[in-house]
Amino acid sequence: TNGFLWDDPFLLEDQLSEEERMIRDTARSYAQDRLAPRVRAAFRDEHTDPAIFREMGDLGLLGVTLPEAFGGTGAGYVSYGLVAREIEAVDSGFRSMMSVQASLVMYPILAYGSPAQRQRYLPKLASGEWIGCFGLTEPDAGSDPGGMRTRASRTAGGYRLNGTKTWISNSPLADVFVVWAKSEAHDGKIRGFVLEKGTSGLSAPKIEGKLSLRASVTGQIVLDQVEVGEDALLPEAQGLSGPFGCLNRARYGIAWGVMGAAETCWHAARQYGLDRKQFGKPLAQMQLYQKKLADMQTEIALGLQACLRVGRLFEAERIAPEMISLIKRNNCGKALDIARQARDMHGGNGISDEFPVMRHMVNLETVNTYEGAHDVHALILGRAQTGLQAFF
Ligand code: TGC
Ligand code: FAD
Repeated sequence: TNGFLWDDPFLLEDQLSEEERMIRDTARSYAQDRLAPRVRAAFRDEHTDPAIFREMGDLGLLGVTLPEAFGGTGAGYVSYGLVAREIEAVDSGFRSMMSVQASLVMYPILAYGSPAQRQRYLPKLASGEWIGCFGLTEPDAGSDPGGMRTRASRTAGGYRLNGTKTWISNSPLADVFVVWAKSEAHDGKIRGFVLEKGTSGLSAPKIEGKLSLRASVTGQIVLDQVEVGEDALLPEAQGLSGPFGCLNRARYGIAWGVMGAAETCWHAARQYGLDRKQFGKPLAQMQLYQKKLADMQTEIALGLQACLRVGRLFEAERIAPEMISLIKRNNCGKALDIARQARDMHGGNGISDEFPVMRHMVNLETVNTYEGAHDVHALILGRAQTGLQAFF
């Protein structure tokens, strides 16, 4: 027996395969050796280094679940989650860059794309040579993406797109844009389009002044009479289930990722409490301090175990979207609470970027909101158990 390991109470490590541990270790060394030294400057300067996509691509971290035929690793969803946890242990913004590329750009091209689209885009996205973004949200359609205004109309050889997407991760750096629009040629149904940088009428201005997720650039996608051929349409996606199929995967990765951020905050608070003395003894010897550490340990152990279970169900193709809503919602909310507590436990030092806690805290405000806000996932779960929808 292993006895009790304070930082792995349920022996999660034992439940992973050899391959999963290897992929996790690759992600951990990359995150700790290459990302951690850069994060303070990236966050301070609101700077996103595009080289990070190439670095992650070289290590196979962008195409974890992508088949090898397209340049991926062909591993499972648990491996994908473990990578998200390691990257987000450094910063939610870095994990965001990765999850958009993998789950929101590569996945829809793989699942809904034509053979030609898969060949053209997937290897370059998996290697990080091309950067992708995903445009669903609009200024007047956030939690209610069915209310989108972006339209695709018919032209002689394809489609003309008009509309504005906002709050789009990676868009100012993107080469490839997966954009969702109501298509007049398809009875007004929501369809997906793959657009390329440089297309006339397509622009992606940066959103300035973010106080959260500052290491990950966010922008708009402006579509002003953008004309594309028939080959830009994703043939196999129709209706909201298209974008939601992508969101299921990204939300699942986020549930793991936020546990990484929470672990960093928990470990930092524990170490700070051991190092700092007040009233003649370490803070970590105070009852209130220990209660907070115990709460953190408990929520993280439960949250990770839930992620692992949902990951195994994903791999067995027994997943339901509500399972993902449950872990996305709970883990984000718990991670945010943990980061706030850890910030408090660091006292005045907690507001400095010498320590990671406040950066994680403000990042997690975004993560709790995007990919379905905390309360929106409550309504998904409420509907599933009562049969009554409370969205409107
Ligand atoms: P509703 O009537 O529930 O469903 C409409 C159609 O969609 C299907 N569907 C799903 N399919 C697969 N997976 C899911 N999770 C699905 N949820 C719904 C459903 O079966 C139906 O299909 P069909 O064929 O019958 O038409 O739709 P509603 O309009 O009532 O939706 C309500 C609600 C609130 C559940 C939904 O709209 C929602 O989840 N809103 C949140 C929006 C959101 O998550 N936006 C994310 C934008 S992307 C992003 O934030 C990226 S940040 C990433 C990063 O940087 O890391
Ligand atoms: P709203 O929908 O206006 O919600 C505001 C508040 O109202 C929330 O508290 C919400 O819970 C509550 N609310 C909404 N509806 C209900 C209801 N029916 N009942 C009760 N309460 C309700 N989108 C993309 O498409 N691609 C991206 O790459 C992307 N990246 C992002 C990156 C960042 C940094 C941020 C901040 C956002 C990003 N988003 C992206 C957008 C994100 O998905 C939306 O912000 C999110 O879906 C919420 O939409 P909203 O901001 O319009 O808020």
